[in-house]
Amino acid sequence: MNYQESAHILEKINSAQKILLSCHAHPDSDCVGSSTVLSGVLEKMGKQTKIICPDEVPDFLQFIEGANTVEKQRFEDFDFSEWDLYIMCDTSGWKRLFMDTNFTPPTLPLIVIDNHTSNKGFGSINLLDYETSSVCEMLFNVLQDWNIEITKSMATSLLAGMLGDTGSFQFEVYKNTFSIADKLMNLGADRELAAYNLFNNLPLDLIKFWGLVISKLTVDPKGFAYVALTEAEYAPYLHIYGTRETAAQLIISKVGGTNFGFIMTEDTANNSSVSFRSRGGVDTSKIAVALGGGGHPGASGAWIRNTPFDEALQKILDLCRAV
Ligand SMILES: [Mn+2]
Repeated sequence: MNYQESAHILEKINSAQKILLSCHAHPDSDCVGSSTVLSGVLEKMGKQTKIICPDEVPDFLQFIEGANTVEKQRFEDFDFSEWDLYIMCDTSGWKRLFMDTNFTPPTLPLIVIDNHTSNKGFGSINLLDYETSSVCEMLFNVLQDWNIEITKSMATSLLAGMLGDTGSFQFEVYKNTFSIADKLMNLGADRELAAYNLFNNLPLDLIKFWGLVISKLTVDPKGFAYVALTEAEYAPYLHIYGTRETAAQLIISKVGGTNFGFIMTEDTANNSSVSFRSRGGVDTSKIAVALGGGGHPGASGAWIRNTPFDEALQKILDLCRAV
């Protein structure tokens, strides 16, 4: 057994018929890969499943089999009472699903499968593994525990989650990450398809957005890099997927002489988002948690709502300077 929780999770699944799954807001290859693979396995077991997500799954993730079945859903309006069991993958808290700040989490039995260090468990069963690249890597272990055969397309989906969450094995690589990736390759995972779609087929407007970020990049004397864009500056790029995440990854975390950094965008008046990246020793998830968000030491983020731009930026700068 890779995980002692695997058997308990399977018991819960066996006694349920209608099983709900979800992807977090701003879905990525790890939440889409893990939920679609798990949903496929459950369907083969004869279960009825549905995957819901507060956002649309973007085009570049449609190569993941079953991504087109993920339903965009306002969680505040969803009728959870029809479902027997809820399995939530790659989601550190309810706040990544409900868009309103005032919400009531559903009461149905919940299984949480996650690797975010800020996730201490809020389900009836919690499978948490912080020493793993991604939930897709965790799910590989779980499927082994259940003796489930992994098809070529499942292997591609799981590898996509691993590639996405490690930035092609640059970070969040743990002791079993390479050996599991190797097993997925041997099962026929299409690495080229995943890498092309995840990293090398980017919209021109996204690349132009990076130009704006580069032109405004600042290095604080305390040793971190940052960019903050006002609503007016960010508005032309708001509709593009992955602006903040890619800029954080490809620009903020590459500035020599800094240990970490962030990009903040004011998405609508007085409502901002911030993404942190660290490249040495600084646990940015602590800053994110202090702002009401979460994530990993190397990559984390938060939403700062109902706060004017200058005040939100000052809040983040104060926390970063205190690191
Ligand atoms: Mn994710």
